[in-house]
Amino acid sequence: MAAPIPFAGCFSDESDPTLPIAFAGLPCDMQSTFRRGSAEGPSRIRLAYDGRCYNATTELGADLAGLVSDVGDWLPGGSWEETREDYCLRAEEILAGEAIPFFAGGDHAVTMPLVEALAVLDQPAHVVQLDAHPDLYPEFEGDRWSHACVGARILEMEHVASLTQIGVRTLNQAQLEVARRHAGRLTILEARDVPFRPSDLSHIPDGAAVYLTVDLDAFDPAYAPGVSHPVPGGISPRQALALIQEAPWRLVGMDAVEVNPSADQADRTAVLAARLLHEAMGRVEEPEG
Ligand SMILES: [Mn+2]
Repeated sequence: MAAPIPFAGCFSDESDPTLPIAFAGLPCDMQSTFRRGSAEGPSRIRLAYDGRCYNATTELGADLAGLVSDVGDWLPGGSWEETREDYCLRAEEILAGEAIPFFAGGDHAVTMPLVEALAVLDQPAHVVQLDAHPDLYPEFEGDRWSHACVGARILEMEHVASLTQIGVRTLNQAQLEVARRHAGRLTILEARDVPFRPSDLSHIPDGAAVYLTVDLDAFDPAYAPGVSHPVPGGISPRQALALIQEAPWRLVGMDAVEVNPSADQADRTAVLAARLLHEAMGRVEEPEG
């Protein structure tokens, strides 16, 4: 059987910093609780979205064949501190080179250094998070950098103008307290409020710089079984695609995290992650006319 064509044929032959879009894998799951395995996510996301089955053109008509530079996997360091610093520096480098970075996780902790890196853009950044979990624990099992603390850490960053969480269905008292403390900059659209209206997101100005982080457990486990913490009652791929396609923002980066191939079925979750990244990449390269 012929070898798969990675990522629907969107990648250039060699990594090229002059291309408008960069893709990096972050095979790190050291900050996970409960269940590991998302470190295998990046390689499955590249290969399951096979160019023999999918083509390089997005639903909106952007043909990305050869336009995406795959900069490879950023292997974690010996400690989280080392890994966090390395991910932040390398993301800053891509942003400073004026390419838009797209990342495949890894567990959700990887998003913290990626959002930290947005400070180099020197403008307020709005973060939109699709997730079953608000990740608002001040610390989890003694760790401030757990993947359960992503929202709490992001809200402490001064360059982050707002955090909007969509698909949440696991709020508890400990996290509600953090949510109240940041009420001015935090919007939570729970899964039971979806489908949401565009006006629910009107606090993000048109043309604002937006970073999109997608935890695949935002989706109903029927669509995305391959996650470490599946929670019934999630959003649908169509709802996420509509958000990506219709949002009037300027995307400055995106990640898709928490794909756990050891829990996946027929690569459904890996393909969904790739599809969302691909469609969002298409918003960077809007077709003419
Ligand atoms: Mn989650």
